[in-house]
Amino acid sequence: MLDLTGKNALVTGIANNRSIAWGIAQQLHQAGANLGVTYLPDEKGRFEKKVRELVEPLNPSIFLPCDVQNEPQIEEGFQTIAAQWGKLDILIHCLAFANKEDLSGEFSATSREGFTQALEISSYSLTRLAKAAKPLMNEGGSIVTLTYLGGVKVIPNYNVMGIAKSALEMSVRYLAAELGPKNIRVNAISAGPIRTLASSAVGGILDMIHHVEQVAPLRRTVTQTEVGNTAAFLCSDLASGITGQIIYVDAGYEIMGM
Ligand code: NAD
Ligand code: 0WE
Repeated sequence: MLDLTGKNALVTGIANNRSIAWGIAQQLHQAGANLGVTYLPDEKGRFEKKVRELVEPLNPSIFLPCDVQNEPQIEEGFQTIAAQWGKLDILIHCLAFANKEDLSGEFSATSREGFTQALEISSYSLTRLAKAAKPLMNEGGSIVTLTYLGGVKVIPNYNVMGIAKSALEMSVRYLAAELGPKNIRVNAISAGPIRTLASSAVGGILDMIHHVEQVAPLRRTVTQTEVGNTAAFLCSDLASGITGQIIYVDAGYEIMGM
């Protein structure tokens, strides 16, 4: 049975009710996990209010700001988690960012700053959060991140995010190798395209979804709940032998050659 009772789970990347992280948080909660939620703070505090109201029914026992570019904020956040929870069992990394202008046009036009920022937020942050989580995972643990096929194959306009996802996927393997002896497992879910805040800002996402509906073996796209169920599985004892893997939750699209 999928049972996460007694497990403390920190979920990053909830922006609204379409976020993949929101689908994951709901499934972890349903499996009995005790939730902590982080949000990306903005000047007006609008994100904080929105995310706070959204997650209220899941009764998170921790609710913290976490901009992964803000080093003191990460340190403070994990100090709070250490003080309030003592141990951490599950870390969900579900965030990415690239400049909008770097997600269309010529990849060779990517700026130095845009490249660095995309890889800092979308790739390095997993390693940084794993470093912070490691000393709190003394009873073992499970770290799950979200990736996309564009890190393995060329997807038009995904551009610098493809390089960031490639680095993220290799980070999963190096982290899994390092943390395995502590019984901390590290895996990624490679999700098919889903309409979210991030993906809806991308031109042509609806055409991509339509294409997947024609080609994928299941003849449809996947939902946030399906990704959430896979995340809950990976975080549970049912997946105790799985680490360093990229699990495709994409209605089978990745296997197709034509
Ligand atoms: P989303 O916009 O709901 O989530 C992206 C999150 O990243 C937001 O919550 C945002 O606040 C957060 N974020 C951005 N910059 C940050 C920073 N500096 N510090 C902390 N948080 C920051 O969109 P989503 O589609 O749910 O994306 C979640 C993850 O899923 C991403 O890693 C994305 O690459 C991945 N993914 C998405 C799809 C898709 O089609 N939507 C497919 C495969 C993988
Ligand atoms: O990983 C993603 C989304 C990543 C993303 C999206 C945005 C849009 C708004 C990162 N940063 C930003 N920055 C913004 O300003 N996906 C897998 C969804 C996605 O994004 C694409 C896709 C797909 C699918 C971009 C181009 C082509 C396909």
